[in-house]
Formats: sequence, C-alpha cells, structure tokens
Amino acid sequence: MKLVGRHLKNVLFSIAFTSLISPAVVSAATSELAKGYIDSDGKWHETESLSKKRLKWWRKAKFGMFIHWGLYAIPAGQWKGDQAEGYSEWIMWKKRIPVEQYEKLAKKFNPVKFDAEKWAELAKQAGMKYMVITTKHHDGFAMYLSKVSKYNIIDATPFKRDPIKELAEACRKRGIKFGCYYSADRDWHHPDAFCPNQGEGNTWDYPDTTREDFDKYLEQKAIPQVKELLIRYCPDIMWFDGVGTKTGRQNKNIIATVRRLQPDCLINSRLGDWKSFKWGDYRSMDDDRVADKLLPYGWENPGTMNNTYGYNKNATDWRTPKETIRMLVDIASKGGNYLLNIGPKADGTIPAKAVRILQETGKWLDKYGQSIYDTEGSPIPRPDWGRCTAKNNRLFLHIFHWPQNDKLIVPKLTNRVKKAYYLADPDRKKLNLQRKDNKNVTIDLDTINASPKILNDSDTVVVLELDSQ
Ligand code: H79
Repeated sequence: MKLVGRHLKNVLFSIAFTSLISPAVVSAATSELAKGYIDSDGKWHETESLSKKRLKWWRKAKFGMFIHWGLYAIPAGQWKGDQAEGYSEWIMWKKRIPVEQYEKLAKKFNPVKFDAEKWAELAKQAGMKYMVITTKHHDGFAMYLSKVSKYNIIDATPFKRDPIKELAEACRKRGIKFGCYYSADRDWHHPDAFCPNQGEGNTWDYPDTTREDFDKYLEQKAIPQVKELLIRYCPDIMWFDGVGTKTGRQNKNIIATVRRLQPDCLINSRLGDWKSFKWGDYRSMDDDRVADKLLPYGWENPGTMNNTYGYNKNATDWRTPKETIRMLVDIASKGGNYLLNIGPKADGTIPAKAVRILQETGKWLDKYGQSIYDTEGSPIPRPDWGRCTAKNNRLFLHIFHWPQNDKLIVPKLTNRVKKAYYLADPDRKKLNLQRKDNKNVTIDLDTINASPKILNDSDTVVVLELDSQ
C-alpha cells in the first residue's frame, strides 16, 4: 500500500475506468482526471502542455541510473567457452541459444547478494535522481512477479524474490523516481514476436514466418505485462525499447494503456521508429549517442560505461570517472539527461569499476551539482575550453582544458556581465573581468591566488553572473 501512495487515486480510478468503460465511450469530459482522452476511434489525444507538465521533474533531474539485469548476467558474455563481445544481453540471439537451453539459466539464477537498499543508496550517492531497470529484455524473461507468464523470477528461479518491487520501494524511500524498461518489440521466448523486418527475432526456434502474429504476442504478453507493471509498481517512467516492428495502431494501444493506468507516467520515444521522436514525452537517443547540439525538447542519452548494458566479464573498454563526469556535463550543456547504465552481476553485486565511476561522479556532483541539476543548455556556442550550462541569470563555465595565461574567453555573449567567481569558492572571491567593444568576455582565472580546493581535474566550474537572463 505504501508504494502505491500518491498514485492510489489514479490507479483506483483507472481500474474502474478500464473495466467499466470501453475506450470508445470515454470523452473529453473525463480528460481532467485521465489527463487526455480517447476519441470514438480509440485514438489517444493530449496536448503538448500535458506532456511538458509530466516532464517537469525529469527535465530538472538530469542524471539517472539505468540497470540491465537479467538471466544474461550468468553467461556474462561467454557461451560454451566462446566469447561474445559487446552487448551481453544479446547473447541468446548472438549464439542462437534455443529457448529450451536458455530457460535453464533461470534455475541457476540466485542472486543472494542482491540488496535493493544498497543499489538505491549507490544511485543516491552518485547524485542520480531516477532509476530505470529492465523488467523484461529481449530474452522475454520477466524480472518481476508476473501472472501473465510463468517465465519470471518468482516462478522460474530459486531466488523467488521480486527485485523490481524491492527497488521501487528502496528508490521511493530516498525520493528517487522509478522507471520500468520493457522490451515491447522483441521477445525471443514468444513464438509470435518474430520481428522479421529487422532480422533480429528468434529464427532458430521459430523458423516458420507464417506463424508470426505480432498482435497475438502483444495481446497475450506485452500489453498484459505492461498493465501489471503499471498497477503493481506505479512507475514514473515506462521506458520502451523497440525498433519499429509495431504499427501505429499497436503503438497507440500501448500508449493508451499507460495513460489510462498511470496518467503521470512518462513514456520515452522508442515506440515506433527508433530514429524519430514521434511518440512519447521525451526522446531517447540511439544507444550511447549524445545529441550534437542543444535540442528544443527533452532528450536522453542511454549510455553504457563499457559498450555493453548487461554485465560482460570480458568488457575491457571501461570509461574513466573523469570521462563520465565530462559526458554528464556535455549532455547537460545540450539540454539533455544522462541515463547511465550499470550491468550488475548474477550474484547481485555491482562491478567494482562501476561503483567507482558512480562514487567519483557523485563526489563531483556534491560540489558542483548546482551547475547541472535544473539547468538549461548552453546559450553560447561551444567554447574550445569546455562546456557551458545555464540557470536564470547565471552561466556555469565548465573548464575541461585550462586556457593559456589563465585567460578564459567567453564567446558571443550579448548580456551585461556582473561578476565571476569559482563555484567551489565559499568566499565567492571575484575574478577580474574584461570586455572590449561589447565583444567576448575575458575572465582572469588567477590560478596563483586560487585555493587548490576549488580547482578540479575533471571539470572546474566558474560562475558568471549576468545582468539579465
Ligand atoms: O537494452 C540495450 C540494448 O540491448 C537495446 N537497447 C539498449 C538500451 C538494443 N536493442 N536493439 N538494439 C539495441 C539495436 C540493435 C543492435 C544490433 Fe547488434 C546490431 C543488433 C545486431 C546488430 C549489437 C551487436 C547488438 C547485437 C549485436
């Protein structure tokens, strides 16, 4: 009950709403409560302002934890002695593992060291404001108690605990928003979720393409499971992963399901075409991709630390904490969010390298967080020394490369400038400013007199206060 809390009204309403009223009958009259409405053709309608309202917390949050955890953590990128590079969550597809064999992994899945409190605490320490975890990846295995399919963590593993429930509670206790990743387009376990157009379906167990009936899969499994997630965990985000297998009608059906049951729940853009931003409240860029410039809508980088989402014991190309911090700054300077992924191990622990990255980033955010949270993208062109973020009348100048002679040049700023100081300087000692002919502003960084405590190897931040916004 505690978990349901503030959502209770919506859920109770929605249950009544979905069971008593057929979608076609619902009119604009109920739109206040449902935040949108379904017309007589069964189409979902809503306004941009509704989406903006829903997005408010998310735009401020900037930094979230993505978690890829499933049966694939057991092979961890290695199958029968054979290495599989990259995405370990794709091992079933890469090695064409028959359903019957892959299912056996469930019997071995017993992550006794899993501790939801520890994971949520780590996210908090890292300065992350939301968490999104895989509830079902492409392998079709539900990481929560599902009545829809026995292929789930309670019914099929010796573990018999529901990590999604435990994490949702641990996050909410700490004020961290909670989201469910759900792979709607692919399901290598279900014979009807074939996705032939992408060639990324399970063709080894189900080679007969005439059997494919995507509607059947959606009706039997995906939609009922999405409903379970919405009602049981009241997610703040439904993070759909897809590749455009579904038709417009099928996508709308999924969206309407979410809106009816959890009107405030955010939906990412990966319904329909992977590349476009046609559906949902905000845009998820391609895996590991960052926008090249400031975008006029909410966007997110679903990023890995090491070119795999699931735990891969062979992964070598780990990013450093410094690179991670700079990535976060780069993303914020373009108005986006960073959904940084971890791939926990099959025993329930988080790889030490990931923990270090998170802790170091958290330490930096403890000091410099106000230059990230609730900021907007840069109003000036990208400077060669680093990045810029902004909030009201303040610009945050993020220095990645120290400028020659300590002279930091801020290009193309038309506002009048008031003062500049190091963000980490408790005395806010003013730095000298110069501007000639209303052109670039030059700040004298005065490193000789600056305390070493206010300089940072990953990113030193200088605040520039402007006269007006
Ligand atoms: O969950 C993570 C990925 O598993 C998932 N999205 C993120 C968040 C994802 N699903 N599809 N894709 C990513 C794109 C497909 C990539 C592929 Fe490949 C390229 C499939 C086959 C070639 C990379 C290399 C994945 C498997 C082999």
